Amino acid sequence: MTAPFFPNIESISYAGPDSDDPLSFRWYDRDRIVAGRRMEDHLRFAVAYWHSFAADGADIFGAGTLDRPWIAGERSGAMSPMAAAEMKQDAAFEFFAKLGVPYFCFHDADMAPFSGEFRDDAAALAAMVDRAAGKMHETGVKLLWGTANLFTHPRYAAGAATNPDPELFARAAAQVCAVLEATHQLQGENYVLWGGREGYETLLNTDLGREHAQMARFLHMVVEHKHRIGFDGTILLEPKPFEPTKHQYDHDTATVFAFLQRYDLVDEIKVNVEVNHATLAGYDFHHELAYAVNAGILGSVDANAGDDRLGWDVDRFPVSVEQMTLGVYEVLRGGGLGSGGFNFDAKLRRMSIARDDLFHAHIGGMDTVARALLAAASLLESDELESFRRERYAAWDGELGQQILDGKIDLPSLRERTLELPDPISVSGRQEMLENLVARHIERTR
Ligand code: XLS
Ligand code: NI
Ligand code: NI
Repeated sequence: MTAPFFPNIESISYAGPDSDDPLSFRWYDRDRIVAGRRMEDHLRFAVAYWHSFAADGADIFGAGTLDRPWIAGERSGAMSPMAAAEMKQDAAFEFFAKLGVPYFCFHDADMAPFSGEFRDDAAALAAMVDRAAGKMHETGVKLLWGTANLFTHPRYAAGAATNPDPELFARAAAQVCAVLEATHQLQGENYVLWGGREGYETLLNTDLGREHAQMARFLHMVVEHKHRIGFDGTILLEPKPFEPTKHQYDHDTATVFAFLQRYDLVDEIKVNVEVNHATLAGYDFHHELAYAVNAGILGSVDANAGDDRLGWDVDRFPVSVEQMTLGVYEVLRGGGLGSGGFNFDAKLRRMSIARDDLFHAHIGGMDTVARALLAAASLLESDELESFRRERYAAWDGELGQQILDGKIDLPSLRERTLELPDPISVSGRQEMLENLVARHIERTR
């Protein structure tokens, strides 16, 4: 057995909102019943293998800063890629268990050595997945979702499923087939496809129509194989408007919904909504969730936060209870996340170099979402927003509203009617009052 990577931390427990212990939860109390279910079952938190264990803080201007001995060891040649992957896996599972999260998420490239040679990579992945199964059994930590990295290797520069060369489509398909099966083996509850380079840099060299059709074919193949192997998890697409490509086809939830309808995939695929992707698309997180719930395609959430002044995917840990409350409110109104969860697709800033920074980051994120759950549940239970909303639209249940919606009245009849009646009067939308109402529920969470 290797030495613990976090020797100074035993486990993180709930100490309540008045606690000053930074290594405890102030709001995340997993067994507390909120709106009829345990907090843990509402939120289904997951840690992302990639940001927390497969990255070392390198950015485009500077080298890695974080203390990740498996990355340094492999780079210097002191460790074999397999030994490095094993050390990384031990540290990852030690972390999941000590933090007390029920789930994790991974890419093939995070979990196993990734040379880019398919035969080698598939064999290494199979070995590491078997090993992960043992770790999951030991710790009780489960898999929220798996995904294939179809964006790092140079061969995918022009996309995977949307590549102009079918050989690249085939290569990507092989990889997804392997990771979908690995996800099934680990009893993953979802499978995610983030189209990392499914988009374009310039339309001058791009055949949009072909690329859309290729992507649809790819997704159908994934769905077919899911059924063939008996994987009963949900297939999720993760909308993002741009980055790394100038334009990504899965731009936002509405765009994905239109795509799924056009290609007859709407009953098979849902969305994994990421906070920072919503804000990059120019939307509130709240909007993306409300849209997904209304379309019936909400699957899961990648919880993180952008930065108001930065226009890229900075993947900070969630810090705004207000932003999360509005999102969680939509999740609750929609009946919950089903097989989804809140995955922390978030990373430490590169100067957060102490090992326990990883705990502080996740504790803060989990407390932010847990407090948001309490506020959202209280808002929903009070029925104040819902009764306002019902009242605002009540006339649509009356005679005129029903005639319009049922198609029983046409344009000229409405003109006739309007000629006979006084012009309608407007009532207040009361936005500021409602904003204060939300603030009150957040302030009073306990
Ligand atoms: C990148 C995405 C990525 C996906 C998984 O912006 O958020 O991390 O969640 O490939
Ligand atoms: Ni993500
Ligand atoms: Ni992202």
